[in-house]
Amino acid sequence: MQQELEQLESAALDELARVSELSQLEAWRVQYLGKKSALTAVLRSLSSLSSDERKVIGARANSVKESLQNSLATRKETLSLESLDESLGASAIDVTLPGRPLPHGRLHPTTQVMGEICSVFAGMGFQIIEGPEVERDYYNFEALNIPETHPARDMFATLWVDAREDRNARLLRTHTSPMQIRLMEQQKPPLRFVVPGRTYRYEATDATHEWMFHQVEGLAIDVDITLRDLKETLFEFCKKVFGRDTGVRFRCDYFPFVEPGGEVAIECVSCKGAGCRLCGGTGWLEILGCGMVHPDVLSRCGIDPSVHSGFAFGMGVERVSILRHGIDDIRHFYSDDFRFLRQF
Ligand code: 2NM
Repeated sequence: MQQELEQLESAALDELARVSELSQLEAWRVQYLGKKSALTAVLRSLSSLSSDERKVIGARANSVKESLQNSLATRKETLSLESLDESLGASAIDVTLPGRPLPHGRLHPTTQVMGEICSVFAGMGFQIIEGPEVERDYYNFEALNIPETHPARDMFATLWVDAREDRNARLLRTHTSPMQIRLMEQQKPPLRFVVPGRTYRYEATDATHEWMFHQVEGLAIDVDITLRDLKETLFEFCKKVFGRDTGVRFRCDYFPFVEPGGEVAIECVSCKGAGCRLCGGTGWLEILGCGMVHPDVLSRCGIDPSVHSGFAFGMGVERVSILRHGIDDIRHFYSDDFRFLRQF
């Protein structure tokens, strides 16, 4: 019986070592430690042995039982750890991998160029200020020497907010100049202001026209401001934005709110003056309109034109951006196409 116990133990332990799945351990327990196992049979038969035999065989049988129970517990633990390792292995996170880059936003190209234009003028001592986009007829037209019947109204196809037709009629501003009228009304010279913002025109959209675009307009009022101040300020601006080597040209132009009026052009960025498709063969690109503020505009705002004078200018931000970056269509700016926007 002693020998039987030895064989039983070694057979059970051999078998246990071969168990490779947690789920098979219960079958092993039933076979070697269960109620119908050989070991239980030995323990049950102890009562029929002599007391000497019972001592020896009983002690051995109990030690085999304990050894099998301990081995079972150990095997269970080993198999549990192995299966945990496996499931961790499948979903493991490699903490040494570099992080995924997060896409981050940026300023719209128009906002970037508008900011750049404003910083150049800020560096010359101009203050930056914004104004309302819904304006009154008076500020957008009348105060700027464009009465209701004036043909110059045709220069600014207007989006009306009101049906009424007087100086209080509301409209979407066609330029940012109305804010400059408000500033001249409210403040005493000297004044140096730049007004950036959205402007609107009632226009069919094409490669060079949008019904909403951006302008930066500027104004300087003081004693003894002359056409020379205007030219030097705007030439310096063009050199800063388009480069020192870029040629700059000043010519006369007409705007009802200035006298004299002018236009500043730069040497074509594409052909350097030789003439190409971008500049229409002229070698020049018009950048901005300008002029000496009309004496009637000054006096309407309460500024005495015999004491003070000033210059003003205005430019389209998208146009500057188009020429700076060689963009072929103004409609790209509001297409929401990331292939376009990502480039800036
Ligand atoms: C331009 C061209 C010429 C201009 C004039 C004024 C004001 F309010 F002072 F009279 N603001 N802006 C002006 C003058 C704007 O844009 C092409």
